[in-house]
Amino acid sequence: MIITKFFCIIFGTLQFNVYEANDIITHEFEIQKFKRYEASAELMTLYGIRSMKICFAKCAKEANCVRVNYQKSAKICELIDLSEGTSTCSVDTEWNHGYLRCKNHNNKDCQTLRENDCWKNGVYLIQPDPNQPAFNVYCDMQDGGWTVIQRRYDGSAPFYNKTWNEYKNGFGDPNNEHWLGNNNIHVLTTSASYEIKFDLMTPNNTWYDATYSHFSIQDESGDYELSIGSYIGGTAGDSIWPNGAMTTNTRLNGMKFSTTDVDNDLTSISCVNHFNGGGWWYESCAYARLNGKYSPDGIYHQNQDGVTWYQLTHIQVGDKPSLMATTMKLRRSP
Ligand SMILES: [Ca+2]
Repeated sequence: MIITKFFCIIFGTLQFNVYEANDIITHEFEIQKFKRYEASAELMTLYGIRSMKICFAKCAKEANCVRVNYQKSAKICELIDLSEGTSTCSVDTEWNHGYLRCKNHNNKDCQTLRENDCWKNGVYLIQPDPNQPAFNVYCDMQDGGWTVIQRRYDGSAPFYNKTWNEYKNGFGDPNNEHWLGNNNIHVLTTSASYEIKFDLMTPNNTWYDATYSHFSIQDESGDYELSIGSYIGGTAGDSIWPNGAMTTNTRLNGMKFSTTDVDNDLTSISCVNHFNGGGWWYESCAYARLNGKYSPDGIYHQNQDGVTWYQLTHIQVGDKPSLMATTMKLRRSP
């Protein structure tokens, strides 16, 4: 018997379309064809398992099961738990396939999942801090494993009138429009150093982006005060002005979070309510307001609605556009 060992990453991950209606468990797994994941003595080996799907189901019942190997001819199912600590798998002609369980087991963030060959965009369970509960996030895998904290594209989830507690706990559905929640954003952004990327779509269906070197927020006792780093680049242009260089009094960096019912901005009015701006970090106030009231016609009706990013929405003369889609997403700083 010749067993040739290679790292799976050399071959990449191949999709295996085993999804069937209502077969969510099967859908959690991604295949490594004709490979077997390495396992130590901590491996649980099950015999007499008649099908790959039963093997998946056994894994799904184990909270720590993250990978399986299945050998159809011998009816052997190997469950591999988190403590194995490696996703290395090897070509093994005796075994049918190794499978990686991407959903419903804890990973630090979407980047970790991506590095472990999970590559489908979608909702995953992550646990950035082992001392805090795990939570679901939308992962943008195809752009390299970004953890999404905000996503808007059709106006189905109103952002502008949400309260402090709603922003605190999050709202919407991670599969659709949503705000992850300030508590979870705090846990994530203080578990490591993160950069942030904004994806922004204008009414003519063109996407722009802007990346900043750092993004973190304090906890609730610190009013979720924002720390955002310098503009790294992108096609959208800088509208956060971390240092307040471009226009005065519209910085986000160092500002506390405000909502329709809690005014922490630095002006006598409520920026949230004056602009229907939604929960955000305002000085007095801000030209980047990605949680503002959604404008379905793509026109910024001043002080009534508008999802705005100065460099895309406020430079032009006359009617100003309101963004049609936005995503805020985080990845660990390189
Ligand atoms: Ca105020």
